[in-house]
Amino acid sequence: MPAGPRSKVMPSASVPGSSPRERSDLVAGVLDRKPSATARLITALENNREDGRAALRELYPLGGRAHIVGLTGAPGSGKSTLVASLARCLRKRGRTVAIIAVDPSSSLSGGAILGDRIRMQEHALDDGVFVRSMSTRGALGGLSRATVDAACVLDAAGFDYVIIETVGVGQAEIDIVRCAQTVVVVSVPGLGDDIQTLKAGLLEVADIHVVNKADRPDADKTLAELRMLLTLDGSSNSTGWRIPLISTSALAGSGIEELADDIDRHATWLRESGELARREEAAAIARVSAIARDLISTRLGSPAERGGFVSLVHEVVDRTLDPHTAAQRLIVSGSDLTRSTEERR
Ligand SMILES: Nc1nc2c(ncn2[C@@H]2O[C@H](COP(=O)(O)OP(=O)(O)O)[C@@H](O)[C@H]2O)c(=O)[nH]1
Ligand SMILES: [Mg+2]
Repeated sequence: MPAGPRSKVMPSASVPGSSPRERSDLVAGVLDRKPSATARLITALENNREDGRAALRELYPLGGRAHIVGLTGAPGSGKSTLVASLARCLRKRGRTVAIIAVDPSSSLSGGAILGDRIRMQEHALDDGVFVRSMSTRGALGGLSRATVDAACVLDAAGFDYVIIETVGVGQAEIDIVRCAQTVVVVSVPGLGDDIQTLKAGLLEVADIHVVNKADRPDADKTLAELRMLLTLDGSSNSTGWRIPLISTSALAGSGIEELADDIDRHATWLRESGELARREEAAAIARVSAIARDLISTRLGSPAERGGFVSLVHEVVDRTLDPHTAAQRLIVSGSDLTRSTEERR
């Protein structure tokens, strides 16, 4: 077996503990690799619904086995085409692949997503491939939270690889990419400001650099520029991982095997160097704090909670309570609320 993530396992057979009968239908469906159940759960999480969170509570302990790959780059750099080629390559190797295409714009029916769907249609009848689009419009309470929740579901569902495609702009995308274990940054020849984009923050998150559209005549120039930038940048040496620079043509299918090999090589390095544990801790800190911040601001804005908030505010105005104590009470009553929600289940 090649180095890298676990081999194809049907999780329902390997999951210890409760029998499918004791689990909710949704969770059982996800563990049985039913695409409709998986899609429904991801929608529930997108809408930040309690039934989604309840299912995730059951699924979360079963995860932690998929290799999460973030693939990012400018619009039109060929990310979706590349992901489709990569999925094809990984399927040939007997691995299962889930793909989340994140579209920060609000039009889910837009051309890019449609194009993604069509390109992935060859995998439509293959239950070893799952494709899902996520947009800002669909995701209540934050695109990055919903996307990472979806990745957790697909991980628990037993996919060997979860590949998250994002456009390399904006904080939400950077947050998503930081939750990935291997970050692939895609550049293309002929985009003048592409290298600038990398300088502006993507360089530091890349574990693997890809110059796609290598079939284009100006690809060598882009490769040379990136190679120079990587040599000047010391970050590749600080962790001991030498960032590979791969040239691919997603259309012609060249460089894809090499990309898959490097992703597996990075997965092995992450485990053996201890970097995986460090990243998982950093990602957990970021996620829990972001969700906690969301919970607090939701509480502050929710009509049901406003009564308590308003009376605290009045006490502050009347000077019977200082603002610090008021804020502390708000948080403590928030944790009580969470507990009682748990007990009600
Ligand atoms: N010449 C060439 N075109 C490509 C390659 N990969 C993708 N494209 C084209 O680039 C365009 C954008 O591709 P797409 O995968 O949608 O890019 P995304 O926006 O980054 O997801 C499409 O017309 C693709 O056919 C490649 O390797 N070579
Ligand atoms: Mg795309």
